[in-house]
Amino acid sequence: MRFDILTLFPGIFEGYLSESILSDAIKKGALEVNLYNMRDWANDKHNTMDDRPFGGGPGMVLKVDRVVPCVEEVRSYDARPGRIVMMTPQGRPLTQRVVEELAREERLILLCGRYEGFDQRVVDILQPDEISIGDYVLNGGEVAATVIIDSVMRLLPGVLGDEDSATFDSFSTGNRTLEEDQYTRPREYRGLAVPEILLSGDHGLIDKWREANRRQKTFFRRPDLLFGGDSSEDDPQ
Ligand code: 6GU
Repeated sequence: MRFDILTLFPGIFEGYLSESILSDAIKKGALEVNLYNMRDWANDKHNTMDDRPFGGGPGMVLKVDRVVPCVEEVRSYDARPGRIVMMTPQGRPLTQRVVEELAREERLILLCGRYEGFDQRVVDILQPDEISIGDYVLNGGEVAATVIIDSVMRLLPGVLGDEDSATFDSFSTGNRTLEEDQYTRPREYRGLAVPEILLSGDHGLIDKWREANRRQKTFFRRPDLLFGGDSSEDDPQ
């Protein structure tokens, strides 16, 4: 899968891209990530990318005549058109269902905004898939784009060591419970003992304990997952 990240702050991604499973996956060829600085598409002597909003108000707006040519040129770098994803708090909420949908694409072009956002005509022309990672305010779309890359890449074949390990995650399709509590050695620490059943070697009992633990935890922490109705409501289209 090919990711193209369009941002005014490519440096934000460099540490993330060079670490751990992501850099391993890139080395293995499971994915390719390209970073583009949108400012390279500013063609005036001050490299202007944003301007004051018509009608007044705070903040600055990213200019349509910079962003659209940038996206169109980057799109032309590969025969696969891919899907344009705009990171915006006005977007549809990211859920595991949306992550699974994005993971089926051959290519994602991730548009990261800063300031007050993009001129509306960027949306009108490019018709991106507008996605928000939650109801809180970020300074820009860069952190949200890393969330997309991180959650999507782990579903790609050959990325995780154990092919099955993403299938059973909390929130993967059909799974509507949190994960059970986990323990490893030592058996006792500061007077806190590991639940006896987990040491019993009886896998029937252990499975029952885990299931009960998941249900209880989900009931108290995230009752919306158990009683929130059809999981398709996660993802209003
Ligand atoms: Cl995707 N972008 C920005 N700027 N803020 C956000 C967001 C995205 N998702 C939640 N808050």
